Amino acid sequence: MDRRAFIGTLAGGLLAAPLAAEAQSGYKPEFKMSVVVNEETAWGRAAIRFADAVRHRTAGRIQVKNYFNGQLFADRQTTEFRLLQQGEADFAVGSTINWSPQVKELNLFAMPFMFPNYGALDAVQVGDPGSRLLKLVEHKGVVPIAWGENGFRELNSTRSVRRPEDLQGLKARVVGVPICIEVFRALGANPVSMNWGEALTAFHQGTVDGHENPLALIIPYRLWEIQRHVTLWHYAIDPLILAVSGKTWMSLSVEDRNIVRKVGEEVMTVQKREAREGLERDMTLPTTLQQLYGMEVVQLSPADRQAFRQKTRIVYNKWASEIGVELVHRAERIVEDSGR
Ligand code: X2X
Repeated sequence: MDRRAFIGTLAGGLLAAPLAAEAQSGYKPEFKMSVVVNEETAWGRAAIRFADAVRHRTAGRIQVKNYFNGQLFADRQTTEFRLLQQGEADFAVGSTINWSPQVKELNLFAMPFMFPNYGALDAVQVGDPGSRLLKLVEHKGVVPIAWGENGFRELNSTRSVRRPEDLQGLKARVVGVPICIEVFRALGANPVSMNWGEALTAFHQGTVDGHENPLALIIPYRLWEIQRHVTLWHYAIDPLILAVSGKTWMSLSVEDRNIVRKVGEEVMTVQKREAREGLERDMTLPTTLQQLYGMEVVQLSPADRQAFRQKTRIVYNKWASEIGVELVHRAERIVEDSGR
């Protein structure tokens, strides 16, 4: 056999095994996974690992194909949850901000200046508010598998920002959800809502002055080239959730559901750690941004943060009623206790 024919046979053999497994299982040939961002983020890497590990552990029965950069929802990120509800997406690693229009209680994480650190977030997620939020997701026809992390949303802009006054008139891209728009308005900025894909174009064209996103996205998207200032203000936290469409879930065997759950939990534990890397204790990511890319990184003092917090209380109080005051108070108490 010549070399080409041999490689052809080998490839045929490798492909034939999963195809046979999938035909035997009666599953569809492709399960779609939706991801807003690209493959270079901890978020995107989790989707790749999930697809690979699920294919491997189910002996090829479940073939997950990743659709990065919002390809599945044609750049309308606040409709991703609907795709899962309808079964047009089988899986997603989605941001709680993007899913908040459909599950309004997820706005809890966008409550301005509520979460001081990751310890407080973890306590809320493992506590009763976290399990209630996951149940609400499930009641809407989407099966949550595990929490992940986009990260604390910091300010990235063409200006140095230390005080609320510095935001005056700043044209800031925000995700198209009301709470983010209201927070930026309360701070005197000029928020414009855009999908992530459009936002990237706007950043390059210089049609906006800044935006808010986790530091973990600055390097993969080379945003340090455009918006040279970062303010670490932790104004909102953006957990991710790896979830499965309820319709897809029902179509899987019990064995495969268990595999999906186990792999999802493992992959998202790693994802969370990667997204937080260098941010928890030793602050290596801010140092990298400063030293390697020459960015200005402003670390707010507690008093400075308080000034921003004060200006956005009105938005906080309004959203406490929208989300449900009981749930918000429960989370507030856990946040307080976690700081003791
Ligand atoms: O659009 C954003 O800012 C992003 C990528 O962080 C989300 O999907 C929420």
